[in-house]
Amino acid sequence: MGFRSLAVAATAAVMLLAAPFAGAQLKDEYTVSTVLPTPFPWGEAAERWAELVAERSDGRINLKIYPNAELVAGNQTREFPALRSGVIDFAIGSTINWSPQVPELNLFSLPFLMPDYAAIDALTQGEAGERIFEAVRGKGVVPLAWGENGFRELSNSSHVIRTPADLEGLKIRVVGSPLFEDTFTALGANPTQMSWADAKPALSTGAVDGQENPLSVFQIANIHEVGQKYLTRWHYMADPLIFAANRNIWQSFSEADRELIRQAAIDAGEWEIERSRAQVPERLEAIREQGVTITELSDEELAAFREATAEVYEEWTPRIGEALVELAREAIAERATE
Ligand code: X2X
Repeated sequence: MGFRSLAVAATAAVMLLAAPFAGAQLKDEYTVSTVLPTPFPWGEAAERWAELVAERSDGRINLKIYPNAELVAGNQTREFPALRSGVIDFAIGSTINWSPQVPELNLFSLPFLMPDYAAIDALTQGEAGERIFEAVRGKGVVPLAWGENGFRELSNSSHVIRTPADLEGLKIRVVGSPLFEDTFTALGANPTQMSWADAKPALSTGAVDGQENPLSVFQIANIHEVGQKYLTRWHYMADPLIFAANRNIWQSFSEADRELIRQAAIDAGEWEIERSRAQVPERLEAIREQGVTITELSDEELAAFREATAEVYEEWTPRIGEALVELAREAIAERATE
């Protein structure tokens, strides 16, 4: 045996020896990226996950949360690439923020696709959800569980919005996803993409007239303070959150620890989804008390918005995948409703 093959054999032997102990090589700390901190439901989901993992691993596995997308300098649409490349170990990300890299995630952003919570669940908990996780895996990231940012409602500083015509010419801050540009353009508004970090300043200077976010975000971030006096509950889309891991980090854990981390993510996600949905009535009350005019839309009013955004489906269905959109529509049509 020559020196080279001896070296190869020795390396192979070391690898074989090391393999059973791969799970023992834990880092002192694993980074978890989120956009929103506590007390937003998103940040609470992260906290819960870290707590459950610490508890169930007797403190062996330490998840450290980095909110405000700080690991990517606040640039939330760079979170997915950073998770894929290993700059970040774990993340809980919004489907909107990750959609530039995973086109299938735009499914949830199709306007008025999901009329209620049962519709969201029909997607995330069914075959559509599995296919979406498959797509995330295909991009080199390991998806673990679902959470929820929430149904996104529309606010502005100018007037009550009841019809698409009311949106005409309004500058609306949107997240950096091209589908949102198309939706708001179809409605006659002027969408402007920017990170969450820039949104409140832009609202306060009047650089933009409005924004869209879940009620929890509107209330906790005190969006009413920056002149957002009108809120329309149009539930036009909801962004689920995905708990996920970098692939190499994931493979560095033992089978048992992977199971522990995954189950903790599932439990934290379920806890957060239930809790944030249950908080909606009190959030509405609090926002009303902040002096905001809240507008509910009738079915006919909603239909006008749906019609005005129909072209978004034509543009985006091929990018998301015809089969996935069809599967989603069927799952929603067949969902259990009370
Ligand atoms: O930027 C937003 O609007 C936020 C916080 O909801 C997301 O990250 C999608």
